[in-house]
Amino acid sequence: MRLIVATHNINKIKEIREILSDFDIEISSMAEIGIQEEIPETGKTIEENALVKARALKNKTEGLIMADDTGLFVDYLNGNPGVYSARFAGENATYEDNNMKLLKMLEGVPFDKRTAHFKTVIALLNKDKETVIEGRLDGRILYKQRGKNGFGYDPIFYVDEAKKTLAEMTLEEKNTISHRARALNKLKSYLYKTMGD
Ligand code: ITT
Repeated sequence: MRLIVATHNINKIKEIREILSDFDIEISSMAEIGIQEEIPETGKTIEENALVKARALKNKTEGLIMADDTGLFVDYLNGNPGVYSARFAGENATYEDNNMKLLKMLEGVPFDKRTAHFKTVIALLNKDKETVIEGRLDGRILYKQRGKNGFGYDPIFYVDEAKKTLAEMTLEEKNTISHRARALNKLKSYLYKTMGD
């Protein structure tokens, strides 16, 4: 079975490959099947964007298609950056720009008020059937960046149980607890149950 992932984010692909490595499925990114186009994320929610990305590949390839849309929701900022996580500091913002903007907006905010969560929504398309699956990780926004692993907001996202940021974790550690891992584990159970339908 082949699963095409509607993403250009190589970090995501790396995490997805590792988490699904015990599953008998061949995973290809858009680039690997020769699709270079950017899919505009026009949805108002991450659920809508996951569906927009998956549907954009529908008539371009055979087999299962999945898209992952992820957002960071900060309680003190009423859920922002949320659906705007990728372009929080502007259209061409780097991960560093986004992290710096967020840290600035939380300047002076005490630790107990810095709660946040990541949410990943996976949209799976199997012929005409669309399935949406979620995963969530709770934590807090730290006062400064810590750690060199991962990507995006990982250096400022502190996980209480682990007493470290996602960027201080190895890929394997992040993949045991992350929002994406939680969604992908549900996806695995769903595929086991429905394979052969
Ligand atoms: P695709 O749409 O091509 O899949 P993207 O990087 O635009 O890739 P998203 O829209 O899903 O991905 O993610 C929005 C932003 O959220 C992304 O740019 C990162 O800054 C951040 N992000 C996503 N997953 C993350 C993770 O596991 N850890 C930290 N930050 C993450």
